[in-house]
Amino acid sequence: MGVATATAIVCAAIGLYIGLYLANVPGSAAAVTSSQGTSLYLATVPAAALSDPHNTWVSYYAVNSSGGDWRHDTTYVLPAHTLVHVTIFQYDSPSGIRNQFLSQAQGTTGGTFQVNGAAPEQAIASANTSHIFAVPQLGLSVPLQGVSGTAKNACANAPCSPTANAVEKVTFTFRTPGKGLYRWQCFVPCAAGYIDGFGGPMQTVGYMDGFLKVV
Ligand SMILES: [Cu+2]
Repeated sequence: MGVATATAIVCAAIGLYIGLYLANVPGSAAAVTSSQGTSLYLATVPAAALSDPHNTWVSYYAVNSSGGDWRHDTTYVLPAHTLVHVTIFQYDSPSGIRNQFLSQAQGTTGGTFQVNGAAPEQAIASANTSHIFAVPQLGLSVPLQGVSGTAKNACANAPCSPTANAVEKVTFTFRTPGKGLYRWQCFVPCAAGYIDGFGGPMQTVGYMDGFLKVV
């Protein structure tokens, strides 16, 4: 009886380990392809949704073209060898960066990005940088302008609204490589409350890190 019971408990534990841990891959969001081309819509927030287990952590989200339909995913599925138009609805205030090199765009079409549809820019003031969207393996890096720290209607927790909250809409285009899994991450020390701002959400997939799944 004892051996049978112990065996059953061990088998159940292995089953839970496989089912809840090994088979539990993070959710993903796919780029949208229309007559305008292929587009990926993201948002960055000062804090994840109140229902999130880490609702004080900065985070990326996937959204739709009008900034709605919030999904807490940081794996983005993109077609290979394709120009992808990326729009990031940026709701967080600046943290600033220590290395000004990272406040420049790298690897985008034309080497530039746009903020709120204005003229293409190559860099922003490093003190105004809120987050960065970077894929080191592809040499892609784009600094994201922070919303003013004194904005009256700043968003606190996701979901935020591009019509009700202060937002900086950052757009850029890049060409995807061949099939593969490419890690992306933020490089701004934006993790408030962690040593040097690089712990917590900065080292956890699902917040300031994720993958481009190029298919
Ligand atoms: Cu960040």
